[in-house]
Amino acid sequence: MTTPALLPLSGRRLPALNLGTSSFPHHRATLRLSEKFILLLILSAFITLCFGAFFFLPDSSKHKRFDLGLEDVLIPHVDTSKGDKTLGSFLIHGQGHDEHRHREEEERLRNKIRADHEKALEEAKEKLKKSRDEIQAEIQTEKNKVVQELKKKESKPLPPVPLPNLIGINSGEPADPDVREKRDKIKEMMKHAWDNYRQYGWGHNELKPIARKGHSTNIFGNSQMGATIVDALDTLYIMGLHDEFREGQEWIDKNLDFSVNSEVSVFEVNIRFIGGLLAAYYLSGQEVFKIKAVQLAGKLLPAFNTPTGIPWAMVNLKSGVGRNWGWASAGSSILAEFGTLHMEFVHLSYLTGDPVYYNKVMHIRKLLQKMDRPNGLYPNYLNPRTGRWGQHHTSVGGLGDSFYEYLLKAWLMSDKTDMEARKMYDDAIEAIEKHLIRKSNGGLTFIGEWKNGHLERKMGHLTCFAGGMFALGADGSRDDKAGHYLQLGAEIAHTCHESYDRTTLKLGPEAFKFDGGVEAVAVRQNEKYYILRPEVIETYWYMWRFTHDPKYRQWGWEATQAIDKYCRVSGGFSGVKDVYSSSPAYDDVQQSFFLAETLKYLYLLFSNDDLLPLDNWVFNTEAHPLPVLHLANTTLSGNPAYR
Ligand code: DMJ
Repeated sequence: MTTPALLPLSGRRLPALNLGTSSFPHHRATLRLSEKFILLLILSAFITLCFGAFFFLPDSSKHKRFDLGLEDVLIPHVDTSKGDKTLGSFLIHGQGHDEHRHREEEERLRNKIRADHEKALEEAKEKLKKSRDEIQAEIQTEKNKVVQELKKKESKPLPPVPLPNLIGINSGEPADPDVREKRDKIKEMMKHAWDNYRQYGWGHNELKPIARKGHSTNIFGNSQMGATIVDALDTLYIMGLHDEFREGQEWIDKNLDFSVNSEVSVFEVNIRFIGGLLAAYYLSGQEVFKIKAVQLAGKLLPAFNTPTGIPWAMVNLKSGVGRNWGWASAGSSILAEFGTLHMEFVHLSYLTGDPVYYNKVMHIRKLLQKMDRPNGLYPNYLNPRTGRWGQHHTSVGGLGDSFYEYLLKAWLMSDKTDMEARKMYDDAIEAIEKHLIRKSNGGLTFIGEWKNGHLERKMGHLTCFAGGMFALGADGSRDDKAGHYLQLGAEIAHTCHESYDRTTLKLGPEAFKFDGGVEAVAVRQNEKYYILRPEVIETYWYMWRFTHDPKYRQWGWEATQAIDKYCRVSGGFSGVKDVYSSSPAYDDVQQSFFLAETLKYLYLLFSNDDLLPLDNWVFNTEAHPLPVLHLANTTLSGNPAYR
């Protein structure tokens, strides 16, 4: 028993012992003495109990010798010559001598325990003599020590690793004055979004630009984690908004804390926070971003503690308890969520030298490879307890989208060495093309959704990212179908542009149909909104990089003007509830992905290709650029202890 163990007891008791300048001195003094007496009585009773337990409980030493630390003196003498290896042989062999040693040792231990207890009692008495302030100061010192130790542990410098080839960070200035002007306009929009968030929502996750206050949703949990700051950092950096970048860095350094009792989405935190921090680290070289990314990743790891290793959708950052969304089929995890961790987790292993992250995502991949796929398609739902698929719904939009994207990008990010990922991508895309991609009567190529053996002829705004993905995956495709996939990318870009062009605001709806005489138009009222999403512009940008067809810049500029005209308000940018109405209501949310993705892709569209060249950088699904890793000679799965 040591003094620190007694401190909380003393600490709790002391407020009642404080005499202060009471008008009832005698009464208070009596109280103080009786309190002390009770305390001492409790301590004595406790000590007596310990002695009692030691002397009168059955002697367990014969069964649990190691508990008493007697293993050195009581190791049974095994007479191997007689083949007798039982403990019984110890009792006969040299019994008298050993029993004596045993008694001596017990006596020594009893004396030690008695002395320890007496010392503790003395220390307790000493404590009671101290003033309340003295004791509180002692407690505070102890607490500070612990906090310091923890901090030291958390911010322990990470092992230095050779940085990958980080080229094209500060380039991209277009020579053409018209293009430059457009690029400057997009930068101004970024500044408007940032300045208003800074003024009205600073530290909150997002901004309500009309109410002019902070905003959050359940994906970020209930605490202020500054999602917009983290998500916007790399956009600020590449736009040369360095003062704003520094403000963000300072906030992250001082305020971004993950030891909060908050239940967050593993997927969203990974793509926005870990992706955002890693990109900010690679672009700026500032250690703080790497350290924060690693700390946060550690908080996500408990989500993988499921019977299959397929992570829960949500995890409490403090307790590590995970669970799935209530709406997901049969308690399932979501394909686009557990399948969109690979890029960030490989980088975490690369930067820390700790294979734990790599092993988690490779385990998911291996498990998926073993499973049967109906019609070669991956269903959106997988139960993390049973390892069985939920409903047979397949989508390249919501719930499925970025899983396919990350298969392709795993291959690209490995400098095209991860052939397993490339094969999984090629297989998946072949099945998608066969079962989900169709041409409408009016000649528009669209990607529908597969629901229990039936094709729903509806495409989401989210699905529009696939145009860019097909173009990005064209090079290196199976049977050298590069031309085919580039063409498919162009067709999807065209369809998605039509979905914008057929609205009043020239902004795309959340979902649009190809059915019953309707083409690329939203039918249901609750699918007519535009929430500042990036996917269509993302596809324009990839198509621009691969083809330099000027129509992609033209389409991007149309979207820029529409956003500036209909979504800009004096307090930032807001989504709109109906893109077919000439005076739509605002949803009053400035999404963090508007700064991370929409404005970044627009800026890149009007920059030269030497800004973040695609041979050296791979963008995560939240548009955070991560460098290609040359992993051929690096073992990320090395230490079996981490598996
Ligand atoms: C972003 O958070 C990411 O692009 C994600 O992959 C899907 N949806 C949003 C933007 O629409």
